[in-house]
Amino acid sequence: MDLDDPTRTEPATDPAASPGSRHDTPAPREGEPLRQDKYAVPTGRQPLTPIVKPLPPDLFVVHGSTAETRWESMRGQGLHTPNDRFFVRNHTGTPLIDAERWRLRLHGSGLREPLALTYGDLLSLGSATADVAIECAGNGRSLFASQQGTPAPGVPWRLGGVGVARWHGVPLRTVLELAGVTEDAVDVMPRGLDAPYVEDGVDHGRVRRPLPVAKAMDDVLIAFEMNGRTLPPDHGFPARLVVPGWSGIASIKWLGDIEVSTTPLTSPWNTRFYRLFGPGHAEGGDPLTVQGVRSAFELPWEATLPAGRQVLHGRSWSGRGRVVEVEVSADGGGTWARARARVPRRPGVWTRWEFAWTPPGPGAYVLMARATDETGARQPDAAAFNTLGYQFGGVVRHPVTVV
Ligand SMILES: Nc1nc2c(c(=O)[nH]1)N[C@H]1C(S)=C(S)[C@@H](COP(=O)(O)O)O[C@H]1N2
Ligand SMILES: [Mo]
Repeated sequence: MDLDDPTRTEPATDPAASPGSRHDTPAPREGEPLRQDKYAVPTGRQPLTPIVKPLPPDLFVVHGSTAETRWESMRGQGLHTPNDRFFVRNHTGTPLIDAERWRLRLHGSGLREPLALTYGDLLSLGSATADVAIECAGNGRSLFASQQGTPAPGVPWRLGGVGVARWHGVPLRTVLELAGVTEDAVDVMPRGLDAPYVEDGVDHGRVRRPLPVAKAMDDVLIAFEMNGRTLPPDHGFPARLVVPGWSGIASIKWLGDIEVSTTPLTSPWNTRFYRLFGPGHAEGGDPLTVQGVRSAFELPWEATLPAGRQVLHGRSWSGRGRVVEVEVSADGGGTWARARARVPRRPGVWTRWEFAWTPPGPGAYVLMARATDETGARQPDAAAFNTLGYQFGGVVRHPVTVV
């Protein structure tokens, strides 16, 4: 077998993985045009489960092909979310990709010439490390229903669709410059190698979403390491984008190709999904880009706490910059007091905070935290509704029982 031919589908060695698996498209024969598309081709096989890593119930709440981090599992952790508990959001399932045969292809009208990089090329270009939060646009969605009585369809996240990792890789800018990005390029569309996404019988193709060239040239990384380890399969091995401040969907995993265009690009992931529709939004919806301000307690949802003085811990973050103030209320929003916060030196990550609390006695309480970021944006009492339930930014009412 020609190892340099990335168009060949590796035979599924696991017998249970082949019948009916989503990657059973036969490899094109020599000289035969690629049927699906020219650039994104399967270079691996489909595992047995949509998520490969273990999902122990003390670390995750699982919603189908998606797993959210339990906030109590962040208690005692440093700045980074360890890989074993970092949330996973998959539209279909984690593909197992053979890095030897993998290529990252750059193409399009906005480049002087197409470029193909091997995994080795990418590693040798690796020069950048950054601590960056990735948060799903749908994080907090279930709270539209439970707190505001306006349910929205989709993954019913509580607040565990967020994590911070130390990413290492190549600035996207470096790779775009290698390929000779032209002055009139406007959009950059990364595309994943996971199976095409089919919803209600409609095949939307592979997960892809355009980014303006200005953002692509600014602070976006092509990451191949996560917290000092090779990128795990669930998080995009061999390479993914990391787009600071933007909704997680921008950070395309299992990168296969990147189109650079001199005309605006669209995909269902910025026209149909991951767009703000509903009251207060334009007729055709408004674009969804930067994430807002959020706060979470490092507590189980519903928590049982002992009586007496104790220190509560939590984290607050914003896609727009550093969080500069956090306030906590333990009486349903009647009174607020400042939490002790450790403001990070750089934006893009969360602020860790603590709050000393002495419950007045046994019983049920609602804990609330609200943060303000360096742009002055503060979490509102209620989040603005949008029909797909993105960007729940309201103050979250965390139920606890003191015994
Ligand atoms: N190729 C591909 N990239 C993807 C996705 C996907 O399903 N396929 N999911 C996106 C979404 S919606 C989010 S929130 C992040 C989640 O990254 P994680 O699974 O590493 O936490 O990946 C994004 N990148
Ligand atoms: Mo997401």
